[in-house]
Amino acid sequence: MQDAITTLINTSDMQGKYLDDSSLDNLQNYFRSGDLRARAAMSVSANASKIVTKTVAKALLYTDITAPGGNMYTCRRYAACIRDMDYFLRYATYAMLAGDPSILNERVLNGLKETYNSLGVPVGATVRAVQSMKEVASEMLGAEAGQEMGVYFDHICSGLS
Ligand SMILES: CCC1=C(C)/C(=C/C2=NC(=C\c3[nH]c(/C=C4\NC(=O)[C@H](C)[C@H]4CC)c(C)c3CCC(=O)O)/C(CCC(=O)O)=C2C)NC1=O
Repeated sequence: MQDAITTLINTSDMQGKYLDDSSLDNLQNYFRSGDLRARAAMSVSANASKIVTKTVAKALLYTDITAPGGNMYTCRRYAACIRDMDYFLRYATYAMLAGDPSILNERVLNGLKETYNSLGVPVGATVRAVQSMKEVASEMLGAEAGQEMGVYFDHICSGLS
């Protein structure tokens, strides 16, 4: 896993240079938003199950997916879906704190699409659910923190698409 700082340092080190102006700008933005990121992470962890429950209500309940024949039908599969949504939320929060998506690539997205396809988990519906979670999180955390989180929800969606 990487974070905004190690990514910038590694890039400079590869070129054998000090951080250039644009890297320093990036670094300053990262530090400036540090307090916001920490507060967003606290508020996600205090509201995680609420965020997931609201998202499921908004995006998945009373659709074909939860009805007989749908991929979330049966308690086992329903619970697997909720658990996956919780993984997405938790790892998006880690990535948001790190200011870098690599933890999502390594621990969540790696092989996920293939796993979903082989189990018949609908990828399109999952992407729509993650987009709903982005909206729910933004409503609960406020626009600024929601925007920081939104970057990583979008990253999950493009990794699945
Ligand atoms: C930490 C990283 C990590 C991730 C991301 C992860 C995902 C993951 N989700 C799975 C299953 C699943 N995922 C879903 C999810 C859904 N079905 C739907 O219709 C909805 C759209 C969607 C929820 C949004 C379901 C229903 C299953 C069970 C499928 C089955 O066994 O038939 C499986 C197969 C094994 C299992 O059932 O546990 C994995 C590996 N596992 C991990 O360790």
